[in-house]
Amino acid sequence: MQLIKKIEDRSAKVGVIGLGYVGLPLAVESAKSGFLTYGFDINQEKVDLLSLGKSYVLDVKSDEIQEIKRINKFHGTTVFSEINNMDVVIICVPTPLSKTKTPDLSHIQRAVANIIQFMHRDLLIILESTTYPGTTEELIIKPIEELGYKVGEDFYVCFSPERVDPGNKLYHTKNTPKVIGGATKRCNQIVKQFYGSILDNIVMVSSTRVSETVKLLENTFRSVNIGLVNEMAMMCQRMGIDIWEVINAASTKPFGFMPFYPGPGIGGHCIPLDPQYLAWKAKTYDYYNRFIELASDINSNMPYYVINRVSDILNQSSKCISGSKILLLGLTYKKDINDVRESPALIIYQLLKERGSKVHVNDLYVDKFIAENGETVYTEKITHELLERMDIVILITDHSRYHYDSIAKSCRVILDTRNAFRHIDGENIYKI
Ligand code: SAJ
Repeated sequence: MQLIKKIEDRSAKVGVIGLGYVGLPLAVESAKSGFLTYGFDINQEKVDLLSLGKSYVLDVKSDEIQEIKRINKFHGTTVFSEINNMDVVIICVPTPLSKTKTPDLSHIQRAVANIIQFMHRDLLIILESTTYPGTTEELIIKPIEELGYKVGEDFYVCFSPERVDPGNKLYHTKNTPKVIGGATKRCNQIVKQFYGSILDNIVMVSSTRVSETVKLLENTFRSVNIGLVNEMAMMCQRMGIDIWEVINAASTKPFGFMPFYPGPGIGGHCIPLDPQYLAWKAKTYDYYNRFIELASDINSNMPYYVINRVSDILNQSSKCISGSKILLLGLTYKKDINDVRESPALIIYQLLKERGSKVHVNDLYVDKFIAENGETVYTEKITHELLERMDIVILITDHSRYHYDSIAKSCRVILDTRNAFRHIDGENIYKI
């Protein structure tokens, strides 16, 4: 078993395809563990930054890049022919949804095409991109076996879901338990040896399909529970009950309960998308997953619910959205990060503009974004003057670094979608 020996003595060469928030931290751990690691990406700008020892990923420090380059264990490249010299290749590319909300596997297919072009015996191929059960078999094993290779003998394949939580101060790539599902027992043996040499905690499962489904359950669990609590929030608002007080009290139950919190909607590249991959695949088996669709429906409706709340609140001062000056506090999809992908703030911005309001935006981590109509929208600094001019300020993202006390003092009216002002008493503060 030559490959296992090369993993044991760290002479195996590791390639990571896709140097984003998943691939780059993984490449760093691989290099730190002593493997000569190549980072492959189609984006020359990223590769150039890495060659300058600069990180562009929130959770990877530039001095980590400089260190693995100093010990000559890391090279970033756009030249995929280097796969020829790799012993392990890990695919960490995006799996978005298409315009028609169906899985877009084009990035995986492009990565697999590059691997096939430079395919050789004894290669270990790992897929980390979140996808539906069966993808690894259909898009990796099947086309490579059609070339005459036999999985588990001539090459090895595994699916291992990424579990990166951007901005998480406690859990990162090395110390987050890693689920691994190989195509055969020998695949499991080899991939366990590999991940076991770079990560702290390995969890083996029996197949690639189980491993693919683990990740989808994890994120569908979140989407459904967020949908539940968003629906509870709308129900409690109508019943005049403080949902936040309800959740905080329910959270005192030491077993059998896990708090989720209402919000302006769900964003990011995981929770809004992953459950749709599962629902889509289940439909091909004539199974229609109602929880996923219902949660997606409720969560997608939250930006519109926020607009309704804004309209009701302005109405109390005989104002309407049209012509009102409105400030959005926070654009990113969750607090203390710089990612606006799928952020509900962008939808709320669009809806307010369409209704004729003058919308200002602030975010401590983002200086501009491209609106749906292609307009570049620049964020503004928070000043007392800006805040007091607003007819309403909507807190969308509860960044820890906001000075909530001073903001509350300067605002006429606040709609707080995250209970971020919970420590401040104010008649002018409304919750969703
Ligand atoms: N959200 C709510 N209410 C909640 C929790 C989240 O409205 O109670 C919203 C967030 O504001 C955000 C969206 O849902 O817009 C997603 O939030 P998230 O906390 O799930 O954060 P993500 O999308 O970064 O999810 C990642 C996932 N990690 C991976 O897929 C590897 C997820 O599995 C993690 O559980 C999650 O981070 C985490 O725990 O932070």
